[in-house]
Amino acid sequence: MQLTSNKHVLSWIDECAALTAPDSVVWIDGSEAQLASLRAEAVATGELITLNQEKMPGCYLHRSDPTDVARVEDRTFICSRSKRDAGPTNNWKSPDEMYAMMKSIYAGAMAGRVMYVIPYSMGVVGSPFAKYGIELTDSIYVVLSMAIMTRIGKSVLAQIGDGADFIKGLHAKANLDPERRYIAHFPEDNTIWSVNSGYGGNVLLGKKCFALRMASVLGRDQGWMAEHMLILGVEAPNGETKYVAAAFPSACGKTNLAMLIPPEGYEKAGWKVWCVGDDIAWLRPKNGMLYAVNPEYGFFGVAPGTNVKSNPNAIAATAKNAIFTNVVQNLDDNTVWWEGLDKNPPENALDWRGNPWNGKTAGTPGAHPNSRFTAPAVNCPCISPEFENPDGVPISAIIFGGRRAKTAPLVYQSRDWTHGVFVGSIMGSETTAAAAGAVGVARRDPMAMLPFCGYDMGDYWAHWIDMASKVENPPQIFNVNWFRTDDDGKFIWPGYGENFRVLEWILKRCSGQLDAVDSAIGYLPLPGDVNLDGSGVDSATLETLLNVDKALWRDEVSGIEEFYAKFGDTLPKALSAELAKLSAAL
Ligand code: OXD
Ligand code: MN
Repeated sequence: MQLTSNKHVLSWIDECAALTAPDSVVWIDGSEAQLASLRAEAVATGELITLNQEKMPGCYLHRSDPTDVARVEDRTFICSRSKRDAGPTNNWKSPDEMYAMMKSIYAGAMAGRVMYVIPYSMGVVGSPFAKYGIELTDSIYVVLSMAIMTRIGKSVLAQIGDGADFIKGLHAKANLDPERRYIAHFPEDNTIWSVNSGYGGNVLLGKKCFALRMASVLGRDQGWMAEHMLILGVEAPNGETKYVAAAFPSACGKTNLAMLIPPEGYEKAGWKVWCVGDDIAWLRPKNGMLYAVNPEYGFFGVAPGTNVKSNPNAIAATAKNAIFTNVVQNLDDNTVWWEGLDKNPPENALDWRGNPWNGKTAGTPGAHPNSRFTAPAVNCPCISPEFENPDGVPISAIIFGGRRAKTAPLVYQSRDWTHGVFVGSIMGSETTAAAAGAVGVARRDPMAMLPFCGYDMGDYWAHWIDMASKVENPPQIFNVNWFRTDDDGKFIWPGYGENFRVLEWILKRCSGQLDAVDSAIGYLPLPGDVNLDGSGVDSATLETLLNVDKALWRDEVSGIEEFYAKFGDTLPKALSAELAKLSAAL
């Protein structure tokens, strides 16, 4: 049954149905009854496997095609009308060419299948931050995952009303042909097309496709920002909570930081960290500050390495109503396992491909390194009381970070907003932790947005710089690096919960409680201002962690010059000026 009479919605669905030729069209109303019957259907076809419902109520396992296990950056396109608008860091094809090529793949792709219509909201339905989308898909896994990751159903259609202001997403699994897999964004048409994949990052269109690539363009045009950032609140013993947003490339512990548990001494004293979001932040000027919401409704986290020590809150979040993808199935008790969960791999199990696997004797990992859990945010024990606040939370600090063995100190603060934008623009992360002592090669990943910015990165930086004019009290901008190593390649900062000590310094700097050392790259903590009590780190190590090696930074400047040169005349002058200042200071 159709759930709207909106002619923009209906004519678009008719067009997509004419193209893909499904046997039927089913509208997702958001009711538990409908989702339950879809779960039952997916279990019947083998698309989902029911896990132990006593130990893991509402939890299911899914296996994706072995050739379809990750985002495909080389097959992801920004199809703006002009190539210039996609910029030098995105793949581009003209909309005409891309539509024509993808139409030939979509043609009849849903024959014999059902097309599901999922109305969804990014953000609290009806809030000033919310944006709406409709995803058409032939995958029940996508429907059930979208029901965890976003707010779905009739209430969204009520918000769209008779209007045309919604993002049109079309997803077809087709035959999962990796050579004909495309994730295409048409920013001028509010359209996302995804075909030949069933992997979350490519097909849960609300996440990277809408909430980052499309939303970054909307933000540019409407004066706000869509960022690849976690949002967390630090509550002091007096009950006051300050919020920070932080951007890290993947494999830098973003979900862990978002759900951090403070070191014991701090916990006893009454400090607490609240998670507002673990991946995406939408930021808007309000009351002279930047306010942030997490537009998502769940977590799509990497399973391997997640355990009760590294992230007990994430483990708790997956305890019920979660979908696991490409992890190990323990056949003894029908639960799940992955590398790094515990030291006790199951012996009677199936690996992520569904093949028999014995964790005690197998020489290969049982879970795919990019295996995932999709879990409702409300399950997380430290989910912020502000998670559903339609107005979001005021941001005191923005933190950038990456994995750098030697260059970046544990923490430093930018001098002002423009310098902070520069600090974000030069972000990088080392690709591999190479052999002992070796320094890895940095891949530049500005603001951790390299694969997610829907337009020219130079224009994106200009937009960042411009945002300062819209907010009287913009957040202070910092850079952190949890990954400094010694000469043997061993990490010298303990990380995880101990990162709280750095958050404390950051927030004290924001409220003007601490002085700092002015260095060539920005403000560094004074010795003694990072509390090391109970951390196991001595002051000599802290000195190493805060050391700025000028020779390495001079190399860094050459790397940045090379990177900046790609952007030609869209590189903001203010950023070349910052680079010149840094070079001179070194
Ligand atoms: C993610 C990513 O899945 O950044 O969040 O790749
Ligand atoms: Mn991410």
